[in-house]
Parts: sequence; C-alpha cells; structure tokens
Amino acid sequence: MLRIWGRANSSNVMKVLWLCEELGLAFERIDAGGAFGRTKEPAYLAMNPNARVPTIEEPDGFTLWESNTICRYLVATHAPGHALHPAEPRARARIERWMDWQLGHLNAPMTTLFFTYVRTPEEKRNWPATHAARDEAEALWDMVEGALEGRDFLGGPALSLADIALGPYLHRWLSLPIARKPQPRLAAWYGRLCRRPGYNRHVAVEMS
Ligand SMILES: N[C@@H](CCC(=O)N[C@@H](CS)C(=O)NCC(=O)O)C(=O)O
Repeated sequence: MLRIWGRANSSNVMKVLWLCEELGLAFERIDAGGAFGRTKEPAYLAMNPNARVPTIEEPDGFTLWESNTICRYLVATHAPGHALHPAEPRARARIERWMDWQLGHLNAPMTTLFFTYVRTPEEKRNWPATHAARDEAEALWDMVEGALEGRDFLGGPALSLADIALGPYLHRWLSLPIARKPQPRLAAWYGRLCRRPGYNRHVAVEMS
C-alpha cells in the first residue's frame, strides 16, 4: 500500500491526502515532522534529503518528495490524463502555473501568517512582518479572485491539481483572524471545495 510520511496538520501533506481521496487511493500515513521528529533520522534522510514532509513510499521501495511533484506523479501513475492533471499541453500548463505560483509566491506570506497566529505565542509575534505578509497575501489572493471569474475551479470547470495545491492555503486565508476585504469568488470556491469529502476530512480542519 502507498505510504505517506508526514504529520496531518502540514499543508503540504494535506494536498497529498486530499488527492488520494479524490483518486480513491488507499494509503497508510505515518506521523513525521514537527513534534513527531523522524525527518533528521538517517532512514528518513535516505528517502528525503530535504528533511521535510511529505514523502511517499511505494511498496517496491520507490520514494518521492516535494508535494506538488508527488501530486503530479500520483495522477500520472493512477489516473493518467485525468482532469486533475490533463495531458493536453495548454490545459496542463494552465494548471501547473498555479502549482508553481503557490510555491514561488503564495507560500511565503501565507507561512508568515500561519506561524504568527497558530504557532507563535502572542508576546513573540512579529507584527510588522505579519502586516506586510497580510498585504502581500491579499494582493495575491486578489489574483486568484480575478482568475475565478466565470469558472467553478481554478483550472476550469473541473477540480484540478491547481485547486489541490492552493486549497490548504485558502482554508487558512479564510480562517485566520485577520482583516480581509470581501473576495466573493474565493468564498464561493471555498464552499465548493468544502463539499468534497477529501477536502473536508483533511484540509478544512482546525489549524494546529
Ligand atoms: N516544497 C516542499 C515544502 C515541504 C515543507 O516545508 N514541509 C513542512 C511542513 S508544511 C515541513 O516539513 N516542516 C518541517 C517539519 O514538519 O518538521 C513541499 O511542497 O513538499
């Protein structure tokens, strides 16, 4: 059975867990990272020299790290050509750009916001950095708000890996106790994602 290494409260692990549910893939999850440790142990580093979660391990010993790459790999091996990651080059590229954008742009300010409100005691919070991250994140989410015009999901009419890559951060953006301007398409998109059992079970959960 597919083994997923990584704590369930990691946004990057959430992507893989949610995707497995969308694909109907059975998996076993093993806690690693954060308070669970393990990621600096030689056996884990042999699978993932980046010492981060998630890592997947297949029954024949094949291992892979980097959440978005894992998502692409799981669709390619279990549902090639699926609307989650279509084969047609332009449709695929329109989805993949959001996956790269999540890592290259959205991740940094969203990590600052998440760590401030969820993982850092109040007396140690860095407010100038948090306020700057809020402004940056709001401008980035405005891009998504614009991209959702006339479509139910970020890549088009069907759920895709673009939604899976951004979904954990959307939950955080809409759940953290910060001032946000109204972004009605984001709210409607979030509602659609919340109707999917995998998103509900693994992503739209209490933040920790
Ligand atoms: N780009 C990597 C980032 C992986 C990453 O930074 N994961 C975080 C959890 S979201 C982590 O491993 N943090 C250290 C830890 O949990 O020990 C990916 O997408 O997989």
